[in-house]
Amino acid sequence: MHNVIGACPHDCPDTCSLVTTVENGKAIRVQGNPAHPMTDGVLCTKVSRYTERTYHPDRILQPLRRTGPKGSGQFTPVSWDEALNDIANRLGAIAAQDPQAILPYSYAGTMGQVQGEAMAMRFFHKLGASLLDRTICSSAGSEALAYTFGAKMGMRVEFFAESKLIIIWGSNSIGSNLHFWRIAQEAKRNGAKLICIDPRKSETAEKCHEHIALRPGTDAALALAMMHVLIQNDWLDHDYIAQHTLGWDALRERALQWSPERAAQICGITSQQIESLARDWATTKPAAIRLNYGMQRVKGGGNAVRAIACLPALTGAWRHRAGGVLLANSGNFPVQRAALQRPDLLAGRKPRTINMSRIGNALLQAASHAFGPQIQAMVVYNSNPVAVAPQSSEVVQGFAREDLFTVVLEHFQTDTADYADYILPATTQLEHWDIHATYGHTDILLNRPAIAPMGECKTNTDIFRALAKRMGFTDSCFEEDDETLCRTAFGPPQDMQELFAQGFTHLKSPSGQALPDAPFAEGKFPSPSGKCEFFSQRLADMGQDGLPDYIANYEVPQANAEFPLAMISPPARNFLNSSFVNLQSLRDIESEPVLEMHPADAQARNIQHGDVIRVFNQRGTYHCKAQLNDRARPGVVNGLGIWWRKLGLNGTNVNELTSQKLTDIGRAPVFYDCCVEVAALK
Ligand SMILES: Nc1nc2c(c(=O)[nH]1)N[C@H]1C(S)=C(S)[C@@H](COP(=O)(O)OP(=O)(O)OC[C@H]3O[C@@H](n4cnc5c(=O)[nH]c(N)nc54)[C@H](O)[C@@H]3O)O[C@H]1N2
Ligand SMILES: Nc1nc2c(c(=O)[nH]1)N[C@H]1C(S)=C(S)[C@@H](COP(=O)(O)OP(=O)(O)OC[C@H]3O[C@@H](n4cnc5c(=O)[nH]c(N)nc54)[C@H](O)[C@@H]3O)O[C@H]1N2
Ligand code: SF4
Ligand SMILES: [Mo]
Repeated sequence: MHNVIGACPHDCPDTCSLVTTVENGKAIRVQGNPAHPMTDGVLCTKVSRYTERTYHPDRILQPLRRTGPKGSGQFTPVSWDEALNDIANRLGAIAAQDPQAILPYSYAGTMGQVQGEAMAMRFFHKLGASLLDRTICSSAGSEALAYTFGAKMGMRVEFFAESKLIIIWGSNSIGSNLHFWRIAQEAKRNGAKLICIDPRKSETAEKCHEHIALRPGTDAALALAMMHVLIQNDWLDHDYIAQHTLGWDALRERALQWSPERAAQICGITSQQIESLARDWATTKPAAIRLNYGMQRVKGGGNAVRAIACLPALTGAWRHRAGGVLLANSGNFPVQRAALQRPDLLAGRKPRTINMSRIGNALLQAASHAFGPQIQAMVVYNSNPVAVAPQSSEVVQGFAREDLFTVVLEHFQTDTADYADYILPATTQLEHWDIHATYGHTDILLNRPAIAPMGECKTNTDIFRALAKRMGFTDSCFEEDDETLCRTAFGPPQDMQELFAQGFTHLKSPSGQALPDAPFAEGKFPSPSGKCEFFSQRLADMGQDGLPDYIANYEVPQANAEFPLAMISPPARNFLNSSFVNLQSLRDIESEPVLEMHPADAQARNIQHGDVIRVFNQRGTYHCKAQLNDRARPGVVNGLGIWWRKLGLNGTNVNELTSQKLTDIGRAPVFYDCCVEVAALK
């Protein structure tokens, strides 16, 4: 019996250090590493079931070729040779016409640098395939931060323990950032006040001292009105503003247009709530905001992040290491993207870029001058677009195209895999090497394989190496092994010796020092001006508003409209996006797909708790069960995600209802900007 140290690969800000216990070549237990401070020996319910997932009877263990109609899920096992030869031939024939007709589609099924975009991008760059704009999660907020601070940087998560006020803004930390919640509890024990800003009374909201249940997509109005109150009471750090910010006069004028009364109307809360929030923010020190991606999935998501990101500079909260804001710290990691992904293999070619958040639309486009060639082949890895991408009806129609050649690298036969021509069996985190940056803390983690690949599974990297060989790509970079890629991922001065010895190492700054405790205590923002840019010249140059403002949702519910309810679709606690939905023990906890409704909205529609309902709009229909409780505010329904379509009640999921419109900044999807109507299913 021995233990192997690894890293949780999932798209979660916590990036836990894992200890896998192996007996006779079999992983018998996966636990949190007690030696890693952030993990502290604790994993979430999902990943503590990792052996159940790894040894699941439904794991795909052989290459499969389609035998039935697309989407029917009928496949027959074939040899790797047969699969790889056929795939290479098909891709080769398409590439001979125009390689841009081939599209890779991937996201963060694993966040590893090696099984993510290293060998895969080398392959697609060499091929000259279309590029993918990876916008589906965080690009609105990420770009908004870049336009404000200059990079995705913020407070160090561990110092929230010393904060006296923590605003959890657009995040259900208990469900999706568990180890931050542990830190917030420590702060609470030390007397901190916790406030949650979320339309839904989430597991987290109900455990905070205060919950501000605003309407979806109105956060910028709230932040601007907070600024208004700060100005009126002169709760400002004038020295910090003068030295370390840009555009204060203009922002001040903008904020003065946002009285608490005006914002209260828009947000659906009281002006007293706004005044008291602003008072708490200004008068409690140190004060911190844990912002998360939940609030940027609306039309004005980028502006909302910018507005909130301005708040710490106004009160000088950054001066203290336990003050400021944290959305993500990924900008601190010196990922060696060019070395890993080798864009030089494009050799001067400039393929078009396809936005992954509009994949339905893209798959249905004919060739045109503006669009380029029709998409003729897709290679999907680390993602389940048929379940997770917006407006599923178009996504499904696209994937169902008989003339589309689709290869899916997967662990399971997901909704997307059902549409594949070939499913290739991929290894899980227990079976391969990888190295991890993270967005929620500031450690690098190494993942060593704990067990041999199951069945005939291959690593993503090996699959792309094998395809490269069959395509006749002879560049030596296709020979590099995964351990070498791990060593390439972060350049010096990171302590690779420590990383390989204990499985994690604290990130160092480029000078080789420890990261600063308080990143912006003395300004030094990585923006063009070196300041916190309230006004962004870069945004203004693109014809956008240089100042943050409130931008109303695309779909604002109106009382007598055809679709009078706003719907958000945040994650279910026991799934991770669409991962884990096929694990019986976790599905048992979530029971069935549900829509949370306020009892008043249900009563008006003659809907009882537990009724099977029809949730619908101009884009489609989703059946699920009504859950009547006070988690939903009146006028807003919560469709918890993201079920596999085929495990739902009518073969759809919540993305049947979401649209392919994009955010103001970052070209991201607007999952939580969606209007629907609900009716009992008769
Ligand atoms: N258990 C679990 N953990 C996860 C995931 C998962 O699916 N399940 N997904 C992972 C991924 S991919 C990501 S990106 C992160 C996301 O991490 P977070 O952004 O922290 O995501 P959520 O937990 O979904 O919290 C989003 C919260 O925002 C609220 N919200 C919705 N609209 C608005 C709005 O307009 N304004 C405000 N203020 N709040 C709003 C929702 O009700 C929800 O409670 O979580 C990761 N962790
Ligand atoms: N309505 C609605 N839709 C949403 C969201 C929402 O809140 N509401 N959230 C959005 C967000 S934040 C995100 S990030 C996206 C997430 O969307 P995706 O990144 O597609 O995430 P998952 O659904 O977890 O699918 C990941 C797939 O990768 C596979 N996988 C994992 N590891 C490996 C590996 O090593 N190799 C291979 N080949 N495959 C692997 C898993 O088996 C899984 O099927 O969904 C988005 N969709
Ligand atoms: S999903 Fe998040 S909380 Fe769960 S083990 Fe992975 S990193 Fe930790
Ligand atoms: Mo995400």
